[in-house]
Amino acid sequence: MERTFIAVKPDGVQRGLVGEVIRRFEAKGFTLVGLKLLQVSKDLAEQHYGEHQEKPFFPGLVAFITSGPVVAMVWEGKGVVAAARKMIGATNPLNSEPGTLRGDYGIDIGRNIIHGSDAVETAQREIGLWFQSEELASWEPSLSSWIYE
Ligand code: D4T
Repeated sequence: MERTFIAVKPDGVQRGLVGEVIRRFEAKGFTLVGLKLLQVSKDLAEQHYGEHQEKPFFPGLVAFITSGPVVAMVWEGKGVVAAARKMIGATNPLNSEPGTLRGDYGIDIGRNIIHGSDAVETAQREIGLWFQSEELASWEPSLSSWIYE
C-alpha cells in the first residue's frame, strides 16, 4: 500500500484546522498510520525544504514552518500520494479549486495550511525524515472491504 507524508503547518494548527484535515482524509477512506504534533527544528525544516534552498522565499519558509507547532501525519491507501495532492489543491490558495483544503481555507502562498508529498519517492524520503519506523503503525481497518473492491 502507498503512503504519503502530510503536515498541517503552523497556520493550519493555529486556525484549528487539524480536525478538518483528519476528517477529510478519514472520510475519503485513507488510513492514518502515523501522527504527532511537534515544534519543528531549523535543521528539520532546512532538510525538508532542501530543494528550495536557493529560492528567495527559503528563509521565510523555514522561519514560518518553525514558528509554531506542526501536526505531522502519514496516511496510507491506494493512490494516496496523488489523491492527497488533489485534496490539498494548488500551491497558491488563490488558484486552488473550491473543495480543496487550500481552496477552502487559504489566501496567501506563504500561509497555505498544509503540506503533502508530491511523488511516491518524495513521500518515502519525507516519512523517513519526520518519523522513526516504530512511530508508524501497520494495521488494516475493519472497514477495508467497504472501501476497496
Ligand atoms: P508544500 O511543499 O508546502 O506542500 O507546497 P507545494 O509542494 O504545493 O509547493 P512548493 O514545494 O513549490 O513550495 C513549498 C512551500 O513554499 C511556499 N512558497 C512557495 C512560498 O512561500 N513562496 C513561493 O513563491 C513558493 C513557490 C509554499 C509552499
